[in-house]
Amino acid sequence: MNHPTTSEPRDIAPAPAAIPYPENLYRFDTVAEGISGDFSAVTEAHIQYFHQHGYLVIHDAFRPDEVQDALAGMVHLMDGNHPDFRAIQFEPKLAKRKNALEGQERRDAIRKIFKFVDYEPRLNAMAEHSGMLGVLQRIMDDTPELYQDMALVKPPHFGSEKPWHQDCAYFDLPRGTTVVGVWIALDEATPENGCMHIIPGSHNEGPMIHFKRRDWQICDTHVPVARDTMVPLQPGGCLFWHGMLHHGSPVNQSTQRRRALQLHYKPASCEAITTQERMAVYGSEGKAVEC
Ligand SMILES: O=C(O)CCC(=O)C(=O)O
Repeated sequence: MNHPTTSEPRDIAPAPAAIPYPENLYRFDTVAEGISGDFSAVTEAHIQYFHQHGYLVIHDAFRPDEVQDALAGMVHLMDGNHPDFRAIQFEPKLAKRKNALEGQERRDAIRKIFKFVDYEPRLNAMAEHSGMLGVLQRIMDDTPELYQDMALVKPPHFGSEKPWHQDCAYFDLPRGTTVVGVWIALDEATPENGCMHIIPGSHNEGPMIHFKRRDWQICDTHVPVARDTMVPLQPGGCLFWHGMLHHGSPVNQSTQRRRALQLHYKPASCEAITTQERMAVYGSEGKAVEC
């Protein structure tokens, strides 16, 4: 698949340290609405729902065999079976021991893999899934182009938090671009193992200043936590979300793995901006803001 590389800082930065966060930063009492069926069940009303609320959950998006193939492809890369694939980031707590680990123990020390589609046809097949691309095309009213491929693999016990953020704060793309993330559950994603949390409607509330704290993130005290909505998913379920939507995910404190694919698409016609232009919008420098 042809896609541009991004200057997105997460891809090259070491994993952020696993720092504790305020206990009430995530709520666990509201669950996102979703639709049953696969991509063919998506109606025009669902596309409008995405634009209004900034997200769309499709519960039966991918078949069990597609999920199994994706998992096999992911494990293949994690196990070092492709000589040129190096884009593996370990959980901060376990990174020092990574060379001593093997097999499942080593896989369960990994926080994320990224830029994998060119190395693994089974993962590329997910990124090129025609049903998914069809929904993206309808949302964007343009041809979707893969912008970033990543898999956050929150291992049991250690899987670290991804603090609240807007994806557009990471992407050198013009303000107003309909960037869409697709988060595909390969294991069951639950409140206990760190499923996604979103703030519905926040994509319409403008850019948030991001700060370098536990990660490049929205300040904990600026998050409208009262509106936190969880997105638990069964394997094969997926979440589409707008690049401006506030989202994050708490730690995995359970004994269950939480492997997922996260693919971002941009409209093909949209051109890049500079990192400086992006930071003028999302960075705190020169602004009277504190965290
Ligand atoms: O997979 C997760 O837990 C959240 C990942 C995320 O939001 C991101 O990397 O932008």
